[in-house]
Formats: sequence, C-alpha cells, structure tokens
Amino acid sequence: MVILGEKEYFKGINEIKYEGRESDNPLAFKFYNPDQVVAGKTMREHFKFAMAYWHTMGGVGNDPFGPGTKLFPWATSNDPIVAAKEKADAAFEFITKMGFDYYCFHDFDLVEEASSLSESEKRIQIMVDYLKQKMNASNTKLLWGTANLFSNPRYMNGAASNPNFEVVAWAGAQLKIAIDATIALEGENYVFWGGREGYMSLLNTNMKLEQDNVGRFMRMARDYARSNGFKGNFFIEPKPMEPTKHQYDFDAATSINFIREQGLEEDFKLNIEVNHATLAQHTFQHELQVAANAGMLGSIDANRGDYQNGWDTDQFPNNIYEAAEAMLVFLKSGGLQGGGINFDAKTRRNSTDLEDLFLAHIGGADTFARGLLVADAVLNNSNYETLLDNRYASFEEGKGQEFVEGKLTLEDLSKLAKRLSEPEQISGKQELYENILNQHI
Ligand code: XUL
Ligand code: CO
Repeated sequence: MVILGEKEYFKGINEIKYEGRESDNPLAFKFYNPDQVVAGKTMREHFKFAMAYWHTMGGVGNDPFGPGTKLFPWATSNDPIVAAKEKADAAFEFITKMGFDYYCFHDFDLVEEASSLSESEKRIQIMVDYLKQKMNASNTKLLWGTANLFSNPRYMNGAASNPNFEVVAWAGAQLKIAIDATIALEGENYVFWGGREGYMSLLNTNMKLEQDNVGRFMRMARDYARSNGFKGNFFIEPKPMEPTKHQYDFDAATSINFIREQGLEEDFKLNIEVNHATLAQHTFQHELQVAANAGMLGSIDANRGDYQNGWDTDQFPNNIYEAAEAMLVFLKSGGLQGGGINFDAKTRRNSTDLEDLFLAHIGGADTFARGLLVADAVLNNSNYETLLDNRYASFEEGKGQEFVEGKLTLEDLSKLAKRLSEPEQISGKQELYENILNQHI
C-alpha cells in the first residue's frame, strides 16, 4: 500500500510491479517477483530489500569538484523538523511505491544535527514518533539503525578510536541516542561502520589503545542495548580505507578477528558491502564466504564499484555475473542471519530525474533476483555440486577421512606419503565451472 504525506513527491509513478522479462515498462520489475518462491522462500523473504535514507533521500550529488545537482523537492524548509518530516514523507512514499519492506538510517539522516546534544536528542525523538506512525501505516520495518560518527568535524581524528577521551564520550552519547531510536523503532539490527576508526599516519597513532577503545565502546553498546531489550544483531561493516588510509575493519577476516579478540562473537556479525570488498582487493563473494565460514554472514550493503578506479563509487548493482556468484554463496550458506539487502548506492551526479531513483532500485533488485535464480538453477539443474563434491572426495573415505577427523599425526602423513607414488595430476577445471555459471545466466 502506497503511503503519501501531505504532498505527493513522485507524481506519475505508481507502485512498482513485477511484469517479467518481456515487459518494456522501465518502471516494472523484470526478475524481482516478491512472491515467487525460490529455494523454499519467497524473494521478499530472501532479500528483505531496504532503502538507504542517506543516499536515496539525502544524496544530492555533491562531489569534491562541485555541489549537488539534484533538486529534491522535500526537505526544503528552514525549520529542521518540518524539513525532516517532509523527507520522511518522501521516504515512505518511495519505499511503499517500490514495494520494499525495509529502510536503514544514520541518526542525522533523519533530522539535521542541532547545536547541542540534548536538542539533537529531542529532534530525533520527534522523528522517531513520526516514523513510528509511518511504519505502522505501511507495515515497513527498520532493517538497521546506526550513528553517523564520521561527518561532524569533531570526529576528524576518529570517534571511539579518538585520542581525546572527550570526543569518545561525545560519540558514546550519540551512540546511545541512535540505539534508543533503533530500539524504539523495533530495528532488527544495529550497524557499526567505522568511518574514521582508523588512522592516516602511524607516527601519531597508538594503534593498540585505539583498537581496544573501539572494542570497549562496542561492548558498552551491546550491554546497553541488551539491557534495554534489544534482541537483534550488531553488525560491523568492513571497509579497508576511505575516509582514513588504514581502517581498523579492513575486511571480513580482519573484522572477525577483532570481534573474537574483543569478546563480541555472541552478538556481532558482519554487514558485507560489495564496493568495500573490492576496495580491499577481494571479490564480493569472497567476503560473503569468509563471513559465512565464521557463522557471521549477517547482512549486505548492495552496490558496485568501478573496475577502472579505486574508490567507493557506490553505483547501483547491475553485474549479473557477480550477483550470481554471490547468490551461490548466499544460498549455500543458508542466507543472511538477521539482515537483508540494503541499497547503499547512489545514482550518478548527472542522473537528476526523480524517476532515476526508481530506475536504479529496480535495476538493483532485478540484479539480485536474477543472481538468485541463476544460482538456484546452477545448484539444481547442473552437476556443479557433484563436481565440487568430487573435487574433495579424497577426504570422504580412508586416510583422508581420518585426517579430517583429526586422527592422524604428521608422522602418519610422512609414512603414508612414502608408500605412495607421485600423486596423480587432477585438473581444477575452472573453465568448466565458469561455463556452467554462464550457461545458467
Ligand atoms: C560508507 C558506508 C556507510 C555505512 C553506514 O562507505 O557504507 O554508509 O553503510 O554508515
Ligand atoms: Co555501507
């Protein structure tokens, strides 16, 4: 059901429906069919698509070379609460016209930060009440909330990792407000993306103290949220660089080590973002697999990078091959634990029609849907799984099985190998696997 505020912002655009790949309607899904069951769940349940408040409602296209280009008709008032309510009206019109069930926000995406913490807190509370009504009316849910602990100049040296304790305390106050808002809106998860939690030069940095302080900060967040009834997951969102040169949550493996080192493994999982994976010189699917192996595949921030440059371009997903490989990991590891797929992506600076926001999200949803269908077909209609199982068949019986069960010593391996002749050469058959994937696209 479409939920409008006082004004309709996206005039002429109705609820986006699935029309199938033969449709020429640009404002229709070609592959994302919310009610279609794939591998035992509807697409809606698999993906839990979410709108990112910051990009979709707030990203006006400014870059280091020029100001914003997008004249969003909401949030034009000078009164911060009026502007915030208009933005919320536009957000819920957009979410419900897209047919999505979820959204995500940073505290100050909802309303402009005030000059004092207590005034900011009041503003957020007003917006929480307003959003509650919108959510109830539309059955929309909060996938995750977070605090923006990186934009304000006070966080230029970091938030929880700041060398000045007073800034850490400020960050804590802001974190508490964001957790309170997330709990009040029944947020299903809470995210930590370590925007400036890292460093530019080791010369002026006590890395160990900074990282331990981030750990302490997260344990405080967990303890506070749990004692206030929060049942959801906490996610760390890895990113290797940008804005700092060395970010502490470099990639999935680094973040998993941090989670375990800091005793957070009962409560924390990962939110894997495509463009962050590629900035870390990994593939998206690699990062998903690393998270899944640790039982920590929590959520996804969907976007894509650009193969020709090295920064976070946050483009909307459109790479079907990449999505299909990712969805193989997704299906084989049983999907996401608690999270969903948040479009942390922005339209290009020169995509200035309001309609472009819809086209971008439609393309993103269709890319994931198509990836899911391809992965499901590969798993069910090809010998992919058999090939992969056979590749490791030597661990299923005999000495290989004893090795896996931990029954052999290094001396046993040595004795065994001396009795064997040179092992048979066995092809990895990468091209065959690639052809199978392509065959199902
Ligand atoms: C930045 C990024 C953030 C987080 C939330 O690269 O991805 O928007 O998702 O703070
Ligand atoms: Co993100």
